[in-house]
Amino acid sequence: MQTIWCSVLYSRVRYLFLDDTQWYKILLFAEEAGLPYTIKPVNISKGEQFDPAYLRISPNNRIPALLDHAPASGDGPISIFESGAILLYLAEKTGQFIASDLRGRVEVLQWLFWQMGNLGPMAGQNHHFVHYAPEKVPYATDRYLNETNRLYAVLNKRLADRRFLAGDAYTIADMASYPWVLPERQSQNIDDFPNVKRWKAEIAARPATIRAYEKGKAVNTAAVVTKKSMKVLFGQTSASAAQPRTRGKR
Ligand SMILES: N[C@@H](CCC(=O)N[C@@H](CS)C(=O)NCC(=O)O)C(=O)O
Repeated sequence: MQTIWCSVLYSRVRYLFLDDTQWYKILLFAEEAGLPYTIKPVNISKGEQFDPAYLRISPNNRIPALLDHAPASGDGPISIFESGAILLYLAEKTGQFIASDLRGRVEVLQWLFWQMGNLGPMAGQNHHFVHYAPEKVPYATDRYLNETNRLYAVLNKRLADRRFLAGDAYTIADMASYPWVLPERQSQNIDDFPNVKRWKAEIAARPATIRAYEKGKAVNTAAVVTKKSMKVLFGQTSASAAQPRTRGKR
């Protein structure tokens, strides 16, 4: 067993951010695989993702990131950013939640990347324009609500004759998508997607899922987006990336 350090957003304080979807992917894996881990909070609404120390781990100033203190290569700690890369790393490290045969592996990888390139970004923009944008932009709202709606249908079709996204086994492809299927928040009627509803309920009932969300919620206690945190999160330009600021300077 290895110790895993997982950076997450921190919202115990007043400036909070609602989107905790990305790092639950990693908690789901750690709980399923029984990996020991520590959650290291990064308060993204205060700009802690721009701390130089964190940027060395996650140069895109996003959460989650992971530090494996004892990788299989035995040559010292290794850090990884991007949730899909982290899931794949952990699956390869443990030999769990990914198929070992070529075809099975392709099934897992294509649905893992489907989430990373489609459900995540489109539902993320849905959240942004529906819940955070200071003015209503009907074109953008419609675009991302419709895309989310289309992606739910793709998921529903895929799950029509499969228990999980890659077949009979629960894999990292499911762990990536599960936290992103939030029908109420995404203005979707789950009853229109019965296979997604069944899949979501089955994963929700897994003991590891229950544990992951309990542990996550203990860190991420409440969620409020303030004007100040919106500026930090949604006002980023090349200057933010070029001139990382230190904690407390924002
Ligand atoms: N593609 C990235 C997306 C990560 C992401 O968007 N994380 C958000 C939190 S859910 C974040 O760190 N936001 C901080 C910021 O915008 O500065 C991944 O899957 O890891």
